[in-house]
Amino acid sequence: MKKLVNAIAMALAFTGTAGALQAVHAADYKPRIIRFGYGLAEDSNQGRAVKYFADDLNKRTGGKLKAKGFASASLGSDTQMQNALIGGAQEMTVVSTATLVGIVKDFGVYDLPFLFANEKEADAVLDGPFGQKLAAKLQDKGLVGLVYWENGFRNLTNTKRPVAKLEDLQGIKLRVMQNPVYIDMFNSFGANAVPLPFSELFTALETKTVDGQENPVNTIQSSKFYEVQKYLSLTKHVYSPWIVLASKKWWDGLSADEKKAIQESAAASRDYERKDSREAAVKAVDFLKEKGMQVTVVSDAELTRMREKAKPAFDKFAAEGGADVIKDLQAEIAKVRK
Ligand code: TK8
Repeated sequence: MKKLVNAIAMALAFTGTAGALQAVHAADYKPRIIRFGYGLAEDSNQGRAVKYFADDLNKRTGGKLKAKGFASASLGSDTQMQNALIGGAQEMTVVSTATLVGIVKDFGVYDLPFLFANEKEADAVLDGPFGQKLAAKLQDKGLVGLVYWENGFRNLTNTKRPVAKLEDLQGIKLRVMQNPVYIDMFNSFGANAVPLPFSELFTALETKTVDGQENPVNTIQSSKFYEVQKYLSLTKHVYSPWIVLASKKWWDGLSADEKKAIQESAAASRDYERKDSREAAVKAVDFLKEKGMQVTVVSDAELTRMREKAKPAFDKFAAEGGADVIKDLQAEIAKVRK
């Protein structure tokens, strides 16, 4: 026995690896239930990733930390869940970064249209110093930003007419997220922007309170918007991130081992979620066509016109204190492009 202990001590002295350390220290995990609320259906890229996170964390902690997913905004809309986390009434959520602007205004920067050319650029910026610095601003507000997941490039749907150019948007009542950049952008495109929480969107489309909405194709599929929307325009006007959040109040009471396990599972779920979302997005357009949606590919020339038309949204965001954060983000994107 003494020999064995010596051998372990030697191994530790030489390797010093985390694995070896874990062999002697039992990790400090308490049995915990983590309420993890989210807005989309259980059968969606978001739901699959929450499940992946829960399974991974369960394995990592030997069944001690149990995350329980609550789908379809059953714990509340994005902003309601953020407030529940701040108050400590809920442990985790995943929300669109766009819905955080009431807490940290700089999050509006991701919503400026046509910033990222592709997912690779988005990953590099979100996972790099820019995305981390922005996420860290949530701490003072009672939220811990863990990782970014992909919501995806957003596309337009409506019931009125195919939208191939800006003029086609004229007068369309379009639901947008509760975020001034979206409201300004779509109003400048000639639409009539109506801010609503996602949890009210399907009903608003069904009852024709609004004519259209904009979301990634995965969400148009998983939320069954094809049942109440006829025309889909592939505009990819904004790359929309999701961010996984924990309640700071709750987080501060966790042991270092528990925090580490959650961070590791969050990182694993990010990699899984992005791969899954990208694979699903490739198939979603065909699925939506089969369901009877009429798909319009918007020309590059029209997208350039849209970008120019959106200039007032950029200018207003800059004038209201966002100039530096726009500059920083653009500098980061330029670095990735080099
Ligand atoms: C889900 C929302 C959704 C977002 C929206 O809760 O509101 O349109 O794209 O993903 O966060």
